[in-house]
Amino acid sequence: MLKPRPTTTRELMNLDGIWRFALDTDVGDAPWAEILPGALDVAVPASYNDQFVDPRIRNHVGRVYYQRAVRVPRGWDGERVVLRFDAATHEARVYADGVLAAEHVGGYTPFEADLTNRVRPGQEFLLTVEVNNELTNTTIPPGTITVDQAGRRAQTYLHDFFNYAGLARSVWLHSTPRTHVQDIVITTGVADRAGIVDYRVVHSGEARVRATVLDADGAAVATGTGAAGALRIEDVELWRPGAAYLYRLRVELFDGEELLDSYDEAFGVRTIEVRGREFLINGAPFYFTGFGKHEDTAVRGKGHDDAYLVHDFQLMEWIGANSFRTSHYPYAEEVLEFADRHGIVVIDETAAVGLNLGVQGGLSGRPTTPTFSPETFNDRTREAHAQHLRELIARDKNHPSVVMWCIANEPASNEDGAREYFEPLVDLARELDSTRPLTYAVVMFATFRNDQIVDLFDVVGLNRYYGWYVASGDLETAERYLRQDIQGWVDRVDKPIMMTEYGADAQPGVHSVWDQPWTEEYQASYLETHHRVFDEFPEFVGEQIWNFADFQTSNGIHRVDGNKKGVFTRDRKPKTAAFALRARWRALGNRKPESTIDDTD
Ligand code: BDP
Repeated sequence: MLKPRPTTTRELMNLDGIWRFALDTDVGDAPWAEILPGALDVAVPASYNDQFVDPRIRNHVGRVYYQRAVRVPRGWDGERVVLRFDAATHEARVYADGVLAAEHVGGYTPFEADLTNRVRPGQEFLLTVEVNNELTNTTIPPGTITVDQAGRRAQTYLHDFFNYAGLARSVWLHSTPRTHVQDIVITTGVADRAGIVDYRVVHSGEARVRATVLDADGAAVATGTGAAGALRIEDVELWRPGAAYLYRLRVELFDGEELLDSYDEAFGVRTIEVRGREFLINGAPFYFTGFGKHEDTAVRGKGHDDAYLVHDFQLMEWIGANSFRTSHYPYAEEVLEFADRHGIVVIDETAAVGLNLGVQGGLSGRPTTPTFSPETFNDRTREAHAQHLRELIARDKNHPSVVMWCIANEPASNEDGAREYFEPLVDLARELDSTRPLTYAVVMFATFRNDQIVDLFDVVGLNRYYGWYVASGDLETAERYLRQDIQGWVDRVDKPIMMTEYGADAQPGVHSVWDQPWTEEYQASYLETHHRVFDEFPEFVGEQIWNFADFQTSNGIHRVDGNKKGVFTRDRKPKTAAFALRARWRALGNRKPESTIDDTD
């Protein structure tokens, strides 16, 4: 799905700001038919939970309503008028003047409502959005709703980050011509010094298609006609990690000589390949350094914020990180565009976090009930997962920064039924995008002995917490366990192996001369221990620490005001570990230690 942009044939109006707001429990039937009762206002984009000081709102389970009046620009006569939600977490119904205009399931991918025949240019309409935050065994991510004796509903889930909800990303009204570009798919290759750009355009109506590649200065460097083709860029400038270069594909639709629609899609020319135990970008081995992140800040919750976007990337550059994983859901498109422009490499993850009832068995990893069964995660769960995967790949396929899809975080890949569940999803992902490798983040309980799905994937991504949940405070044992674990995977699979999570909580300001969990020093030594082990394995292709920054979690006795595994605090101050990391990663660049690869090319 294309991001709405203003072009010579399209206009774009941003609907962010203050909207009216109400909980389902405070409104009557069909609240979309009138002005919402009550006096609550809410900011968009931002999760609603922490904006108020009312626990009823923060912990609400169910539907909430957002509402505002929207005036359609009077110049849009004859155009398509489209509403676009960058995300509504987790399920939405959109009403224009009381009439249902769109429904969408899935909290982190965009959707549209075509209002062309419902609204009039120059006139106002009442926009009401119902957003539901409920998680069940057939949603992605999954969860369970319980009702206590007093009739109070509560949401539990199998992930630790807080279930922030609402309109956390921008809302837009945009116009497109009736005959318009609906989608553009771009894949790139390199032949000698030329870039090969395969493109495919999907459009409505009858039109002649022209596709032109523009370089970063806006000069046309290749052009073709037809809805699909291969364009050749001589002396191509590659998109490289740390040295991004972006071209644009300008797609124009014509009726005779008349321009009907025009849309520019940015892309980079680069290749990705998994060869043996190596992860190659542009033919050169790449070593991932960086983090699993979260979209999480105070007050905004998961609300997208450009200032934090810029600052987080500045901190990643400061610390020498070359990559991150969009744990545990697709991030705002602005984040990927920024990564494209700044040469940061992204592992793009679905929202499938918590497909694992083993976590209920505590550290034994023994499920109280099987994870995959008709009563637990079943065919309907998988279909929701498949639909989410389709929407993710549809949205992010053209981003050069995205080098791999991560299909799930810590699923019960050690349990029976995992293979039946994942095989069709892997097939689907490969059918939708044959150019990017696939991975999943492997939970601690899934070992090189009992994992049942690793052969379906291209890269092994390990989430391990030796020295934290296991061998807490004992780094010597942790080091031994980690080494044995990695060696086991090296012996089992002939694939690149990387760490997608390892980390220790550190409460800022807590210090000790001993190996004491929660201190800043322990977090630093924990990481140093891990790095010593990683460096022993030439098969290792990367290290992504859990987490970039501290983040909010649901209430629980294992967390003190959130998860503190951040190398930065929630307000982005460095902890002690940040400085040693900076020294290591800046020295590594994009190469693994002791690598013989020459990065000057
Ligand atoms: C891992 C999860 C991650 C958690 C982390 C932790 O993938 O989402 O935040 O553990 O416990 O299992 O810190």
